Amino acid sequence: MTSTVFITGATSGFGEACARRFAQAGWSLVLTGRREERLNALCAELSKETLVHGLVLDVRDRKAMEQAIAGLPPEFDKLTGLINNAGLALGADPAPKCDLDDWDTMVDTNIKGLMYSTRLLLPRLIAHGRGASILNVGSVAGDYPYPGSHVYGGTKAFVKQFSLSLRCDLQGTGVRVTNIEPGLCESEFSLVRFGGDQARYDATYAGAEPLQPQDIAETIFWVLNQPPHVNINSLELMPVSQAWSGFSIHRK
Ligand code: NDP
Ligand code: 8X3
Repeated sequence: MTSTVFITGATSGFGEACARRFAQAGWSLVLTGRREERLNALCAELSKETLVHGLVLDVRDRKAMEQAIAGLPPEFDKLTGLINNAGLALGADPAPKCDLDDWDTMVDTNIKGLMYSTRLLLPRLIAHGRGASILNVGSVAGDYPYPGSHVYGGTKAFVKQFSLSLRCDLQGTGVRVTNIEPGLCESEFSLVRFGGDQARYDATYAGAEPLQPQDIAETIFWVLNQPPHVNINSLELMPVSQAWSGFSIHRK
């Protein structure tokens, strides 16, 4: 039986790299994202290698998600994998300077969007049963606070706890759950975070030899290809250049 993976946010970064990695191994793909042109181009390219179905979707739109998933062709009745990847950070200013709309967008995308895809696709993962996987893309920001991480870090802490809780609820179904928590990785993530500011993007990665989306895709591919009795609960990875700094103390 062909394996099938549903990837949210496949138009760039980790999602696109995962789409390429799984296509290379012959998996069928359902790819989603808002940017239609990019999605269509990727689907057209990967269709030469494998079965691909593209869904132009905003994960925040619950109705659209319900309709699109209900309308999937019968080949996708059973899913081997769901990669909950779509997400973003907006800004890194201190909390008192932040725009509440940005906070709403992060919660709606990183928490509610992930909730929708998970709940709507659970029946298809359970129909597959043993060997199926949910791979949630969390972040080191869900574990370790840093100045300006506030709501972004909070959304990724949700991803961590939700992943652990799902494990409990899915016991007996054969469906596995993993929270992957990457550190600094070079992708459009930082362009989005800094409102398209190329200089801040460049400064973020300069001299750091950051992780690359292909590193994340390779790790995710490994997780989903573990023997069916093995559940990788969580997996944290960083570039060698990145580590923690100490507590900060404000003195009078
Ligand atoms: P990118 O910006 O390259 O990719 C983000 C993807 O999410 C795009 O495909 C984008 O597609 C999609 N997306 C964003 N908002 C929505 C939405 N409302 N509806 C549907 N799709 C959406 O960043 P990364 O690949 O780096 O990020 C992927 C995930 O990894 C995110 O969850 C991020 O938080 C997380 N992460 C990133 C790290 C990094 O350092 N880069 C480290 C740790 C975690 P489109 O715009 O077309 O909708
Ligand atoms: C993205 C990694 O360190 O910028 O989740 O928060 S970090």
